[in-house]
Amino acid sequence: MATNPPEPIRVWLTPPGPNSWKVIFLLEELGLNYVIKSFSFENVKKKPFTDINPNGRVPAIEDPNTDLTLWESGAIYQYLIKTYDTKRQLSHDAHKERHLESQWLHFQMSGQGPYYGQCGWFQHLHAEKIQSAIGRYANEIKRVISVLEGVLAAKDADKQWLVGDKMTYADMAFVPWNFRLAEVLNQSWDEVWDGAPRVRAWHEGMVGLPSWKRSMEIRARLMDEQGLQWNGVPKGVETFDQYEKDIAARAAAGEKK
Ligand SMILES: N[C@@H](CCC(=O)N[C@@H](CS)C(=O)NCC(=O)O)C(=O)O
Repeated sequence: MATNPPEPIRVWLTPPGPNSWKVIFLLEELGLNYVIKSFSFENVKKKPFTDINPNGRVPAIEDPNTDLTLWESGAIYQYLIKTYDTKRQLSHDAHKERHLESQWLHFQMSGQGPYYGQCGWFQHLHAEKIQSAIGRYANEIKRVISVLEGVLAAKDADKQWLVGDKMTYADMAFVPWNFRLAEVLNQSWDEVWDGAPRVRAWHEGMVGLPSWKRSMEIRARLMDEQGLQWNGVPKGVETFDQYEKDIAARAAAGEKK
């Protein structure tokens, strides 16, 4: 078990996006004492949240046990592991493995998250459909997955983890964005994993964990509280397609003013 803090760690999040669930997944897997400060995405660039994170992005944490406020999910991962994973449940002690875990986390932060995020944006939320932009990010996602596939394929069948022979925080960091892959690429679940059976098995093993299931149950409750469906579309709007049309219409109305 991890060393548990006496005071709950406060996690600031807006429920729809994937990045905050990366942190909740880790807190759940370590069984740490935490509390969620859920708020609306509309307020992410406003006070009081910008007093916590001047960059106006979630997640951010406040740990009263160490008097630390921290944002950027990768930095939060490293902090939680260093401070609370004292029994090395989700990390390694050895010098080499520690740096390999860090490498994969940096790859996730710079190579996975931003490309998936931009693909999702151009696929669904950008007012114009720019196929070349969607294509660029979709290709990069496929390339990132093929890098992971090659690495897992080179490992023994019983060591299908990025570092060493057990799941670490480095593996877990990839889960929330891969969980949204069908939506991001606008493809079926089978299509997104075409040519990547090992990455698929690695991912599906992690989303089967009770800690991930609990995280998604919490998300469903918080989305519901804000009148949102699981995919971020407000209740009452039937399809994502309709939601995209509404966004485009609002953008066009704004341009005319
Ligand atoms: N690199 C940041 C990215 C955080 C991020 O982009 N979060 C999204 C929600 S999933 C956000 O807050 N977006 C606010 C915005 O787009 O204004 C991290 O990993 O913490």
